[in-house]
Amino acid sequence: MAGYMLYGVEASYYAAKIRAALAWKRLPFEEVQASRAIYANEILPRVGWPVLPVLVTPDNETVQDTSDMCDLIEARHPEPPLLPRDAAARVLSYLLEFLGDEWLKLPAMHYRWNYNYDFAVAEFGRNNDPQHARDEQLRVGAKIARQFHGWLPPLGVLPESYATVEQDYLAFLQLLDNHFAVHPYLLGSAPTLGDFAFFGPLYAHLYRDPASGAVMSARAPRVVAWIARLRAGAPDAQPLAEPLSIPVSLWRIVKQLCRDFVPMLVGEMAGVQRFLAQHPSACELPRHCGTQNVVLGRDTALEVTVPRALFTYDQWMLQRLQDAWAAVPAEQGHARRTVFANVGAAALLDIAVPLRVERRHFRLMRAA
Ligand SMILES: N[C@@H](CCC(=O)N[C@@H](CS)C(=O)NCC(=O)O)C(=O)O
Repeated sequence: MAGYMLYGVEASYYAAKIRAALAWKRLPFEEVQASRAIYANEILPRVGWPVLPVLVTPDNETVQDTSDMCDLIEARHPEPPLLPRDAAARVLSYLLEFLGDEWLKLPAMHYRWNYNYDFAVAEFGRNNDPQHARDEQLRVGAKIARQFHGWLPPLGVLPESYATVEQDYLAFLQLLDNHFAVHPYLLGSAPTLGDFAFFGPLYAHLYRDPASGAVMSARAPRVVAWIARLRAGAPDAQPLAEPLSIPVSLWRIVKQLCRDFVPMLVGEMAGVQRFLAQHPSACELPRHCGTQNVVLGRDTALEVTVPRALFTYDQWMLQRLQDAWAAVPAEQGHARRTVFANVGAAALLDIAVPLRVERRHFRLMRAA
């Protein structure tokens, strides 16, 4: 059997996530650098819009979105697993994935574009046109950078929130470093979906970009060591304990991240549901459908309220988590809800999203 083909670049957050998951599963794959020619000849014809990463299976099926990729490789190659066996720990895994994929974007994008701009421009230019002269690469890199830099304000990353985003990232990094002093991976002895989702921003942006990497190396050497282990396919991993007991130090991390994420998501889902109700014929959904004010750094000296876009994709990620919650056996549910409540995450289990969304042909649509 020929292996998988991954279209990605080293600087990409999500390519890092799926690359590490493929390595953990010991799946042979070839990574092809997503240059301008690859976008034109492979990605656009296969997906219909320019995005990374894209996975092509040995049977030439195209998979876009790392969550779908993870589901596919888990279904086809169950060992070693990406998800824990315990149903409630799976819900936690989807929450960690959601936080890694969507909430760690704030520090990842902030540090990249506000501290590593020149590095990122050179990198994007070289990736896009590897055979061009450096000046031309920098010109193209700056053009691509303008687009990504424009994504900071919709996330709520604005000059008035920069200090708060940094404060919260550094607090998170410290908690993660503390966790790795006791456990090699998030759930214990083996990496799971949450590790790969955290690895995306922590490796591709916050370690690999030089100014951010200096911060991480100085403050969180155990996070650096975890990155090295995941890049090597987690050779030290042992099967997760059964029954699985979730480390207290992981709950502390979840609590820190959920403090602002959960209230943001509650407001966001209300807005997305309103949009879906008001646009019954909108089939393909826009990336954002309005804005809301969100609080960052809640209850700290740097608490700030900023506008943030309502991201429709977040509903898809929430549905994934809630579907996993629906599979938790009733007799476990009560105890597990209490644990989620203790870290400020219980509201996620209850947010009502009766108007559902789904991904079809690589696009986010109203559910049929
Ligand atoms: N949720 C997607 C996100 C993919 C994504 O945002 N990729 C970035 C690069 S790392 C991109 O190409 N974005 C272009 C776009 O969204 O228009 C995943 O998990 O794969």
